[in-house]
Amino acid sequence: MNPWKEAILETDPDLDVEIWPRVEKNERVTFAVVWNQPPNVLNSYPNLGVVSSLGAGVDHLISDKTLPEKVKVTRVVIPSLKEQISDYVLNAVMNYRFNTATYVDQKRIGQWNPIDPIQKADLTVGVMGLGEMGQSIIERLQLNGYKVFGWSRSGSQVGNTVCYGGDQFDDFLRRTNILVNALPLTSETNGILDLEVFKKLTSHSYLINVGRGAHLIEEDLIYALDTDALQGACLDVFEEEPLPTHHSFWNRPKIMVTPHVAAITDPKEAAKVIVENYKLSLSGMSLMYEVDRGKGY
Ligand code: NDP
Ligand code: OXD
Repeated sequence: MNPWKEAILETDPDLDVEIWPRVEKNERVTFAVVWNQPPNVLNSYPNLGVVSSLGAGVDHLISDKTLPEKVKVTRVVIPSLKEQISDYVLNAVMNYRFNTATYVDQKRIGQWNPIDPIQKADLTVGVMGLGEMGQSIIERLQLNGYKVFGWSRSGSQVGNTVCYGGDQFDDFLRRTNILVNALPLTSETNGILDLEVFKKLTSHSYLINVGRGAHLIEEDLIYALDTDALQGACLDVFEEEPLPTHHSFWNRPKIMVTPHVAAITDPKEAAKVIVENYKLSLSGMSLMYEVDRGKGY
């Protein structure tokens, strides 16, 4: 059985679950669960009231111009997503500090060439986006003794962390060595990671992108690396996924590539949120993790 169907039925065996495209009667569908759906699918269910993303990101739904306006959008936020993404970022920070990628290359050619690690005290990590993921990343880094700042549209506080608001972006960047992007992709954040941003970072500058590929202007990253405006990057998300085989990122030693695995949704854990939202939608109550379609996140 499809793992999602299995997880949903395990949570509530009385539900009627069908897997697209084998849907018997379109008019019976009131709730859908999707990831990277093709256009012109969600508009074929006249009674669709709610569509849930399978993950935390909803850009695939917000950008679907064929999704009827009346349909509410929700997403899945579960502890394991936050746990994974914060572990991923901590690991990326440590790999950078301890030159892991260089030693992997050196081992291949049997070379013993120690490089001084970057001291923790010499680093400040700046996290863009202080939502469910960003907050978790900040907490994990702080627990491990890193100095961290945050930035978001509202600048809302995360514990005792110094957080900057939308119009204080430059101040935030100027205090940051390692820039972590955990923003949602919206019309405002598309292309936000550009050369101007990289140039404002302070020494030992490094980029970790776990948001979306379209946040990054790819040619600006290459230029920044070639001109030492940035020392390296760890990228989990890409404009085109899978990253095409001919893409220049593959051959760049300063770029670490992972195949969109920073946080993978566990169907069993996610099913609890999905089923709960389905039941809330039946009773007309407020939904969990409902997205503001106007804001795009
Ligand atoms: P949330 O909706 O909880 O938080 C979004 C944050 O971004 C908020 O702090 C918000 O600010 C801020 N923000 C939005 N627009 C802007 C803007 N224009 N300028 C500054 N700040 C802005 O999202 P999550 O934390 O749950 O998820 C963030 C993203 O992480 C997802 O959309 C997805 O793309 C990515 N992700 C990637 C995964 C992976 O495996 N690589 C896994 C999970 C998520 P404010 O608080 O002021 O509203
Ligand atoms: C998500 C993701 O948004 O995996 O959950 O990218």
